[in-house]
Amino acid sequence: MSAVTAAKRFRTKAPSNSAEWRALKDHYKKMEVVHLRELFAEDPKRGERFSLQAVGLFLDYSKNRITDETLNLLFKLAEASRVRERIEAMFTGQKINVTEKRAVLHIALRAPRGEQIFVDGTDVVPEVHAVLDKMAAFANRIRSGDWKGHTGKRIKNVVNVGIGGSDLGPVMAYEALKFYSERSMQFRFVSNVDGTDFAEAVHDLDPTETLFIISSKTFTTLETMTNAHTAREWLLHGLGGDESSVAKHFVAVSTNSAEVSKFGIDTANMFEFWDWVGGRYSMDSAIGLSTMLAIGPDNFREMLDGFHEMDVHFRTASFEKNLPVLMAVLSIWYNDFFGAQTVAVLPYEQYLKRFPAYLQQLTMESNGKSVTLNGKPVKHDTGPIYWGEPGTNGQHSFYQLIHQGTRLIPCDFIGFGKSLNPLGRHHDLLMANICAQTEALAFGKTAEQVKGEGTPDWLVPHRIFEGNRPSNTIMAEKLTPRVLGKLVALYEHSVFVQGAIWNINSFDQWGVELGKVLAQRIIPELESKDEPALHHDSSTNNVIREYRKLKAN
Ligand code: G6Q
Repeated sequence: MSAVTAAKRFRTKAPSNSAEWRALKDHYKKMEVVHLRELFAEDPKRGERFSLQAVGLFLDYSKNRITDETLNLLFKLAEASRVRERIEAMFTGQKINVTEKRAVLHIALRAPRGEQIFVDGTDVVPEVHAVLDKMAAFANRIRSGDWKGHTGKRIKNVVNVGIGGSDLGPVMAYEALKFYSERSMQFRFVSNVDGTDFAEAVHDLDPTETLFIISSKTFTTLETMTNAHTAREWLLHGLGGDESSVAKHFVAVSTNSAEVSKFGIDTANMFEFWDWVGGRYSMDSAIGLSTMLAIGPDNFREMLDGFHEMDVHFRTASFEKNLPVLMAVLSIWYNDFFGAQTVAVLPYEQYLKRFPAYLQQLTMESNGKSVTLNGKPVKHDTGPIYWGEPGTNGQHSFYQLIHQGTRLIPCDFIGFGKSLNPLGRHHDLLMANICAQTEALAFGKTAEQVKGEGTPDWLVPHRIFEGNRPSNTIMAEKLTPRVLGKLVALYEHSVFVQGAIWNINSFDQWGVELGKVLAQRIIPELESKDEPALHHDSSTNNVIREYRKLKAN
């Protein structure tokens, strides 16, 4: 199906004009004043009823400001938005990224061998596995020491050079799965065009033992190409200028073989992916080469299997029992009806320290849109702001605002039954904090309770916790590559469902594309020897002049 047909097919009237949306608005008026304390008091089994086990993940969603009626209305909205049909359109390779006329097939990256998924008449699954096999063979050669650097030394350091989708997934996955990584090797990630990023990443590395992975879908991104050229100079400087050394120390991950060759990397050392993989959905494509080098091919495949398990669950489970759908409609409930502007993601797992940053791109780049598929301005709020930090650190800083501030901030708490580093009582103490925080957020502390603790009257208002702050608790047995795959896919699909309900294209990123061209015009104005004629607004002109003065001093 062409992009145009796909767009037409999903053109529905503005979601906020639908009967289902209006029903939710009316329902919200009732729910706005209901406290979680009442909802729990009315139904002693609420905790069990509003929780779900699927594909090895547990979700407690009982501490949300919902009733059965709320969920029914939200599922009706999802049905009216043709979520089921849209899921099928994605899984069957239709060009649902209508503005770029592309299929959206990150799910093909983790499809098992033998499954068939067609794009323009070609089954893409064999290509996916061919690249995975090539990555595995390469990873085995590097990890075993069979692949030698230019001077015959084994590779001990791997530096991924990429930005955005070509960086955040690899960094997050490396940190998340460090426990499983090859500890005799070092992994570094360079993304920022700020030279400090590169300088610090390599300052203690020996070029004879270092491999650069230049990860860029387009192979034209300013930051990545600037860092890649600097890396080349650094290597050549360290290896006495011998150009032939590049082949042993540089590989590329890209969709653009012409640019890869132009840079001087042999396309035999290029790992390919496809235009139907969006940058922020690419961590399980060849963009994950650094992850595979760190954790090994078997663990990488385990991670892909985890993604796939969630894909199957998402495609087949009823809405009531569907983890991504549930998470999505809850997010819509707060974003569009309660007016919540943000969602906090709070992993109680140190290894997931970059997970919130990763989710920021996944969610905000996907659903930070203000026109519908038909190009009409949306009449409802779209993508909320995602943010967060690992627990318990956040508790000692911003949780104050979540507990007692004026804003409603729905939270996703993520925890595990077992620690990968069991040390004394640490893990029970960590997990006690998840339970305590979600309980306090939901139930708060009334004036009576505060007074009952002997608090003087003047201090009582300061020590009241209103409660009624919603949260989800997501748990799994322990953080493994497979579980990480499931968690990421959970959020990917939740983002998809939200985008479908808002009737927006979650798969383009014109705002990011704008950033890629804007600076180009100004670079010569900063670099020119002679004072340039400036034609910006007076503020931009002035800042440019000031910068030129400061750098000349
Ligand atoms: C992701 C975005 C964006 C992209 C980077 C890097 O969905 O498109 O973050 O990943 O701009 O792009 P390249 O991989 O082409 O260098």
